[in-house]
Amino acid sequence: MLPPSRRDFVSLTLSESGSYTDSKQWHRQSCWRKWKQLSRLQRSLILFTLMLLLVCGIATSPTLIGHWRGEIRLEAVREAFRHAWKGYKNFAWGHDELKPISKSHGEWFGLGLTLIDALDTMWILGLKEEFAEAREWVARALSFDKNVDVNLFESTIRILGGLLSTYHLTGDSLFLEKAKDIGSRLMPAFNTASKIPYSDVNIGKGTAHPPQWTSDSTVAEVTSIQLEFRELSRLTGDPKYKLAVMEVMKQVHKLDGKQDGLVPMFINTNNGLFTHQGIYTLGARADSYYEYLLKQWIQGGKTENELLDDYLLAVEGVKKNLLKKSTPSGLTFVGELSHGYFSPKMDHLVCFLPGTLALGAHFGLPADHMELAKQLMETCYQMYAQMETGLSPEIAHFNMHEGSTQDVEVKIADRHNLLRPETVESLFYMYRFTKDKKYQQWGWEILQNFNKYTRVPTGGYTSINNVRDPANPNPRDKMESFFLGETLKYFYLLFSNDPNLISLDKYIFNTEAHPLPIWPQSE
Ligand code: DMJ
Repeated sequence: MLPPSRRDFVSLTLSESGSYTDSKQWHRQSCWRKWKQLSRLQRSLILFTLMLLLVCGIATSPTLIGHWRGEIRLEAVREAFRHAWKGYKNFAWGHDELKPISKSHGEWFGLGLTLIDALDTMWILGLKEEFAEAREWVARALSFDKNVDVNLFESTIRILGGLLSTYHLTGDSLFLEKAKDIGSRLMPAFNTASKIPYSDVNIGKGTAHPPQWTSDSTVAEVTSIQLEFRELSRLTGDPKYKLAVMEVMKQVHKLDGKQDGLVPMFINTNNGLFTHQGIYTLGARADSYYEYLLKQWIQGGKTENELLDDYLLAVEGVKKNLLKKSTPSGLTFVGELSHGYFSPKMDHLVCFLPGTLALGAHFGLPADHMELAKQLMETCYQMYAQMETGLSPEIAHFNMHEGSTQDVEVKIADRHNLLRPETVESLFYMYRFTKDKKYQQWGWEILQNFNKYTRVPTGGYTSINNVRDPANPNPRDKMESFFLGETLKYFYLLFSNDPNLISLDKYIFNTEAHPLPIWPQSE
């Protein structure tokens, strides 16, 4: 028997009352009837099309895409951290640095530097298990009662800074106790004729000394320990820490030998005067002097005018003496001045500057600081993008002569990349303040290149010798503690769209990316 033929039309029957409600009900019934009259194939096709439209709609919604992209990137950073941590845990647990290629460790101070530097990163990334096991090590195994020479600056920014910020984020008094311990053990460094601290302290013996070959300290080192010691005074109620580091700032403020607010690189611990004068850079040995002028001013509630004045003067000094444009692309870069001669040399370290300038502009400093920040950010990105591996060299030289075809040149000795954070750090500030997604995109490219050229399959990431040779970047077999303390933390904060995740109105990052609170106005 043949099935009854389907009807191609639906008969219309008006209800007697003809009211609007009735007609709606009729319409609904009529649709339902139509639906039931369709074949199974027709129904499936319609359902499939509707589903497809729904999926396409969701997938092309900019808000949702943005959200998913953000989540994927955040997870990529967490994954990178776990991978780095796996190497550290398996081959270097409790030691200063992982050597991921030889699956061993390197020691600098013998104080678990990578572990301490990474504590607040784990907290911010939400890596609870990893954090718990690291905390356990701090509680049970970390002792500063050791006959060991440590560098005052490095142990302040990485260890004291790391412990203080972890205390603030977690409220766990273990970290405050450890911070007090290392802080007081570092104080002998300030027992000098000039009150300018020595570079090295024996934290077990309580003695301090300059490096073997000189009685000089580095200017950036003695002027970039203030955020941490000032905070230690606030937390302990003991002013001695703050007084010691502010004395250094007072002296440097008054010293002769600056050029338009720019400082030389060395200072003598006997007489407190600048030495090796005539060389001015925003790179190694001077960099964080400028960063900490601004950051101390912000930390202390924007009332310490000498700090602000010195910072503003220095930015003008940079503009007047160190800023130039490259050829062919006209990138703005910060070079160096050596006894009156300009050198188009820019350390990767200088790439902290766009972020610092942007931070100042956020706190009311001239708007042209932000304009300069944007230009320099582009330059720092190009230092990555123009390399064959997409990773920046340690030092770039910019071309300035007509006819050159490439902006960035790299000397053979400068081709290494140490997994440094400065560009990612600045990208984070620039994204927070402008919300321009290109900064996240640039960071994403850089993270992928770190994964491509520096990731070691058995765990960890390694510094490399040659950013110009993708076929053989030539691993150095060292993962610096700042890769976990700074680089990965700044990647995570860059990819996060939550401005309250370590709000820049509440926290100030020390030069090792450890967030410390901005003091309440009442203090
Ligand atoms: C870090 O220890 C700090 O960021 C310091 O200010 C400069 N050098 C490294 C990272 O490059």
